[in-house]
Amino acid sequence: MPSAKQKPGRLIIASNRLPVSITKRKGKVTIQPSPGGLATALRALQTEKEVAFFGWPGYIPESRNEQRSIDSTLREEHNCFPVFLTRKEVDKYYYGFSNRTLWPLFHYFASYCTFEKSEWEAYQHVNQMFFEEIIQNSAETDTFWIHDYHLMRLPHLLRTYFPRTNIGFFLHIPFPSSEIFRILPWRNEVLEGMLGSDLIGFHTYEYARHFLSSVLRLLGDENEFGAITIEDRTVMVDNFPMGVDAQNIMTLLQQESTRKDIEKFHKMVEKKDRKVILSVDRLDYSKGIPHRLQAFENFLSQYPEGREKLVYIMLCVPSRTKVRDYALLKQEVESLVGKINGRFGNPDWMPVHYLYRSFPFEQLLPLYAIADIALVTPVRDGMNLVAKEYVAARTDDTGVLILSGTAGAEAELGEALVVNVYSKEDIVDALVQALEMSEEEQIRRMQTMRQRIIDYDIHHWTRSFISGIEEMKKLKSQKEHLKLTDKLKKKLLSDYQSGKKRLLLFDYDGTLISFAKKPEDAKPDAELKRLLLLLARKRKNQLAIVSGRDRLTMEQWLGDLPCTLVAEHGAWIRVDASSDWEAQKTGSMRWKSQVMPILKTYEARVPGSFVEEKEFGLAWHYRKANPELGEIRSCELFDNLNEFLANTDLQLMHGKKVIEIRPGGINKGLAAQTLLMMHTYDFVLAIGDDWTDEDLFKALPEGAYSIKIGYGTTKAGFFLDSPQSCRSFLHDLTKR
Ligand code: ADQ
Repeated sequence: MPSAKQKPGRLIIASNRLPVSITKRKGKVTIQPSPGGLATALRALQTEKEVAFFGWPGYIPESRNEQRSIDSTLREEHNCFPVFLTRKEVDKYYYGFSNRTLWPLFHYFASYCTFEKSEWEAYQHVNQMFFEEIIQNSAETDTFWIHDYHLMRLPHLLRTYFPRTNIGFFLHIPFPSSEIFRILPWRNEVLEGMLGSDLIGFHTYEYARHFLSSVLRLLGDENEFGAITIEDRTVMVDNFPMGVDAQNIMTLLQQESTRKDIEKFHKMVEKKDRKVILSVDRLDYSKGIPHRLQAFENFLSQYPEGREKLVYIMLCVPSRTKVRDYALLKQEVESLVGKINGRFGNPDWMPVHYLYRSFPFEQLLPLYAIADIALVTPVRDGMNLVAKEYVAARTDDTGVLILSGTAGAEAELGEALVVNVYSKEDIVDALVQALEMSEEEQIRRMQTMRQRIIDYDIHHWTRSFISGIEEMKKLKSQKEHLKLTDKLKKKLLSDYQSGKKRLLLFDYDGTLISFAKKPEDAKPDAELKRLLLLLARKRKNQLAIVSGRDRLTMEQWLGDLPCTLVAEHGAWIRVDASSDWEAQKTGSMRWKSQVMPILKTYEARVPGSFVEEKEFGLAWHYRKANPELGEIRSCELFDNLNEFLANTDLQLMHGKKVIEIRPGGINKGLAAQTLLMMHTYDFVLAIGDDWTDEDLFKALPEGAYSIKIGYGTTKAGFFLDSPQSCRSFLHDLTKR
């Protein structure tokens, strides 16, 4: 049995279904590779890397022997590692949680959702089965690419087992607004599952934004341009719009048999001088099929003159027939088709040609090629590849695409006639516009779309996702180098020990002490005071606590320590316990009375936020506010103040859950420079967590040590993960 353990560095693809189809006729099992665009594109990666697939084979073997035989053929001949499921597992995990809970919820059909604990348990169990099959046949050095909503727990399971491996997750369906997502009873587990990845991809920017907002609201994890820091890891969230295999479509269109079919169809419709409208969908309620049929009926009734001049070919692929809502939909669609044909048709003309079966892709292409109009009107669709296939197949650049604004593809196909599916009038108008559109306009619109579809094809998509994972791999190894490992710590401590005059610059909140909900609760504990006292008392040490806090609080909490205190980010310095506080910059503070009312407005608009007045500054804190509202309002306030303060020498800072305004020329870096000028130090160490500490890190002389608490972007030389690790590091320092 081949095992990746002997061949590290493979690309492991996990998806609900393996890219093969298994059929059994007259007792003989046949395994065929699936012809789909995605499967082909993933297989194409094999030229660069060895690729192995993990998934359900879509077939339930009748005996153990049959299972064994299928298993070995799949492994040996197809690089596929099957996860066999029982009928019950398929019912509960696939038809159940995946397609009766996640699918409707993520497509905004909350009323179609069932929330069955036993189905959620089956879903977790199947994710666990995938995990077990994968770890038995892979290594930490492999790269994992997990697909879609069936396997949302898998990234987390893999991350726990292989902490350092590289994992990408791509969601093929929409990610809904957090208002919808939060309905899910197991929402946090689903988010946690996805966040096991290094890279999470969505079709559109909107879905990525919805996901980030759910992570912020439900887990409280913020992001910086799509990067979420979770412990010592960065998870990147980005959009990767999936494309189609445009080149293959064009090649297939050139084939003799396809050309003949196209010619045959053309002759058929030309004889009657009829235009062809085409739709191609899985029979799914997200595809908006009844809405479309009702709009088509309205069109026929409002434009009797156009009736026999067109024909609507509607292809529907059977899908999830075991789910009740799909069976009901089939009845509804068939009754609507019957109604329209009965009402408008005649022996010579049937308005809707309804075909309910799957077609080989080669047979779809002639239809794309002869259709004057493609009617792609899903109610919600992650992307919708049919729209893109139609565009790719229009090699003469004619044809009109009618596309709903709620399909992910709309973000890239703005030249289509974009409609609101819920408005029958909109669809009717678009049909009229499409039928009347000049060839010139068709070409102008289609050419632009086609070029885009050719440039951003499925191979571009796989390559950019894989290079996204590679980027994260690089970032990880850079961060790995910056971690203050035991070996590096040893070197630092030995340099500290041999230093004759040492300057220690420590930030307070988030560094020496964890954040508290209320700033006044973050008082130093006895242990911290003891450690600081030990360090401050050492003859060779100059200890400075460099904080954004006001000097009164610093005095009350830390005033008894024989050390330097820096308050309000450097506006005040108390060099030692026997000296007075000195202002680094005075000047008029009249600006405060003008800025205060603005901050007070935000205090009133954002419950939980409050204004803090310092001698040299003002701060608006929103740590206790609803995280999302806080984030939105803080950006708004920042923009307002930025304009308001444009011609002043005041500076505006957006720190951790705080916006501060203070006179220019004051920052922790300048305070550090003042202290550095007082003596010659041969050992300098600065520790901080916030971006206000970045000024401090930047001001340090060459050879100085700097440590950032937490893993964001930084100028610091090293990382420590939390105030707790910082505390244990202080213990190490005091022991020297
Ligand atoms: P689907 O919901 O299946 O995919 P879609 O993107 O339109 O939707 O892909 C359907 C594919 O099936 C197309 O390649 C099409 O050619 C083929 N197909 C459709 N009808 C067919 C028929 N009658 N016979 C044969 N083939 C047919 C999910 C998400 C989408 C997302 C894709 C890819 O729901 O939003 O675009 O994954 O991520």
